[in-house]
Amino acid sequence: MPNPPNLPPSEVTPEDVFLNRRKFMKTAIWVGSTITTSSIYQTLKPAPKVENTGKDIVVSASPSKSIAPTDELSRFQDIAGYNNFYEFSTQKSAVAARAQSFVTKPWTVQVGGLVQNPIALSLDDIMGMEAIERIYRFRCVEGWSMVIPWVGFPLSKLLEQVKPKDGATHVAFESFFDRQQMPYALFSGIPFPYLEGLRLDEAMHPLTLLATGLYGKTLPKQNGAPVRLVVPWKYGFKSIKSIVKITVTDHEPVTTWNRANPREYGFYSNVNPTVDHPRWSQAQERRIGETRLRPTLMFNGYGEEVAHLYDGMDLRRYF
Ligand SMILES: Nc1nc2c(c(=O)[nH]1)N[C@H]1C(S)=C(S)[C@@H](COP(=O)(O)O)O[C@H]1N2
Ligand SMILES: [Mo]
Repeated sequence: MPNPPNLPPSEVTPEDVFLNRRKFMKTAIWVGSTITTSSIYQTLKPAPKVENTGKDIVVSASPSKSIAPTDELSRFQDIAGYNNFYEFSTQKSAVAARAQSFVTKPWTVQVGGLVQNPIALSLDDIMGMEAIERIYRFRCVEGWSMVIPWVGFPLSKLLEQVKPKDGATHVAFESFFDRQQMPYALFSGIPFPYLEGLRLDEAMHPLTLLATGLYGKTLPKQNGAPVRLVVPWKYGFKSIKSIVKITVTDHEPVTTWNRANPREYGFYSNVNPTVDHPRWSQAQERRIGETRLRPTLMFNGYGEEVAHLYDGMDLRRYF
């Protein structure tokens, strides 16, 4: 059976099974498979109406406009209404409503580990960083994509402040997690807090952003307020949301999806149309809002900027 392009990373949606048994059973009988349930559910249920209620962010002139894709921007509706944020739901159209009561103020990001100057950033510190706008393609491992006008600052600016020590090789990231605020996390099938990581040179790359907003305003909660990572040449799950901890290390950090299923989700997870996911092809993608499939670009179209990071590496082995 061919895999629909918008399969979630997990094979099943336990929350569907648990909370929505009747609908689940009807659909399951209809298609005869639990694996296609969530994609069919999503087709039937369009993204909810969402409004851009964030506060304006002042953006300084950005020299990076030249790397913006010429493709049309995705609609705010889609960016903020079709989300993966498993702490709240495994159903993309359910995340926005569930995230509305998520408390993102006050907020602290601990930045430490193998650094000379560990710091605790307040929300004001984060929002006080000089902001730039960056329009990036965003490619989820499930086979869909968007074009998103992020606002934020290069992660390198923060790492330069804390000064990684000699021997530092990687950076680990941790999302906020609170069972009380995220009771449905239990049904997602993955462990929390959500963890991610990058090699230090990837983290220092000028394309790697800490995003504090999109479409000129502070981030919607469902997109990972108040601050999330954006690594445009990697599959979307590397772009960890609602970060509370950034730790410089001397080893490859444990990451959530790699720990959950190492055969399917590698540490690197660079967008690569020539290395298929074990359960579906990565050669093409569906841009949200379009019906046709587009070819997926090597490194999501950022090869000129990032390919050198992987010189001499076998990208099938380090997938
Ligand atoms: N904490 C956390 N971060 C996360 C996720 C998540 O479930 N929890 N999902 C990831 C996945 S699979 C994707 S595709 C993107 C989705 O980001 P978006 O909803 O802003 O498009 O967030 C990533 N970051
Ligand atoms: Mo994803």
